Amino acid sequence: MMKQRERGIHDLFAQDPEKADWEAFGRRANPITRRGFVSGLAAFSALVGANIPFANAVPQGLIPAPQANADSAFRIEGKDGLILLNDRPLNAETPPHLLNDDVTPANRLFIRNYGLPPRDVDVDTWTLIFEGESIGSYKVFTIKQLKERFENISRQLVLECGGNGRAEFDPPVSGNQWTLGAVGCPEWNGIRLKDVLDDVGYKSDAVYLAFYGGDLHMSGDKERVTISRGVPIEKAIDDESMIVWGMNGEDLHPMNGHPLRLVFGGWPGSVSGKWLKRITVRNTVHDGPKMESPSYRVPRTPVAPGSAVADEDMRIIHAMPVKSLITSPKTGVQISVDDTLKVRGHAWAGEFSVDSLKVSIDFGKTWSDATIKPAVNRYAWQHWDHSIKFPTTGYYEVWARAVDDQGNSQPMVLPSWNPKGYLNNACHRIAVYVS
Ligand SMILES: Nc1nc2c(c(=O)[nH]1)N[C@H]1C(S)=C(S)[C@@H](COP(=O)(O)O)O[C@H]1N2
Ligand SMILES: [Mo]
Repeated sequence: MMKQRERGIHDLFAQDPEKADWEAFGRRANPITRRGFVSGLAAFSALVGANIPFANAVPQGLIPAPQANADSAFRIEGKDGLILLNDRPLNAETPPHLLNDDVTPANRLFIRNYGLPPRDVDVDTWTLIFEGESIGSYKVFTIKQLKERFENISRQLVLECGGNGRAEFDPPVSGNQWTLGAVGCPEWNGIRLKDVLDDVGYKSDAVYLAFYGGDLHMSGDKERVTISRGVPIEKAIDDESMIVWGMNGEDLHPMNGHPLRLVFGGWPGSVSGKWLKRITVRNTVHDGPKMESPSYRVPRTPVAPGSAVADEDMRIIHAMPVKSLITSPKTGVQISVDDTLKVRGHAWAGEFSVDSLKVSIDFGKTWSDATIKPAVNRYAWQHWDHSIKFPTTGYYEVWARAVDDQGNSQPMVLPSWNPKGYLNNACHRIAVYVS
């Protein structure tokens, strides 16, 4: 932990290009055992490329020793260039320069798991149950039925972990030390949750909607639930709250919830239940694992860094705050003083939209407005770009700061410290060497 603090993310990004090497960062800051994930014996065999006499004895998920001991970046099938934060359970984030696509491809979407994803998923027999004390009628749907009975829609919705940016908090807080890359904005393919709720009905006392997924608790105990969170009923019936089976026109990646998940745009990723098996409509605020304080809660009023906060003084996080990323160029870029630097990225603001994106090359002394496009749909991230001509040679930083339509701006420094390290929306910056 201390090591990580000494090499805070801003130091890492802003100083020498060497230190901005993401793979090296993944290795140094997060020594891992590389036991990790490969899905099943077939994948194991493919990696080995030879007959395995004791194939029956290969433990689930074992990574073959040659790969495990190789001094190369950790690889996750179907993911490319992600940085591993934890391998049991699997947690991996995406370096900002690999989030440059307008629509995040599946291989660049972060992974945040609490438990072990289900294996041998059978799309044809997978069912989704609707139940709970405030449900109108108990119903079970197959994925085929969901696809056929309800209007199919596609929406670009930002998915960001509530703990994205946690690594920067001081004093440090425990949990995955996400830096910048626990965020993405794919196009999700599915149906409106609202349409299914209209079909099953819910009572007038309905307050909350909760999910249960098909992942297994790390303890291996099949009765134990890893995470069961939810949203107020008002958010559940938002037009952009979805049950999805696809991402960018393809099946969901196994680590991102295949074959079915929820997506609630603009809210912390933890409400977007993966491997969705069951939805319950509650007559009370849901009380499943990871709903209780301090999980996904922040102090009601600001506290001094490092303070202990009583449970009753915490509130559940709803929409995420305004934020942005510089996705091109990669930090540490070297250019000539005669060149114009094209800078671009994305900005998003929970359930609001982003009004402006400001860029500074003088450590925040002056700012100029970048060009920012409107969102393609509600809760999608917006793309911005800007051209910069540097006045002299030397070391510069490009800082980006988004302002939402309510006038909320990203802070330049770390925002309100909180016990679990949520909602860090401080400005992103990159290093530029002009010669
Ligand atoms: N069933 C289940 N759903 C889950 C989780 C999980 O561990 N199990 N993690 C949550 C958290 S904390 C986040 S940030 C998002 C991450 O989604 P992703 O892994 O597809 O990026 O999924 C959420 N849904
Ligand atoms: Mo999360």
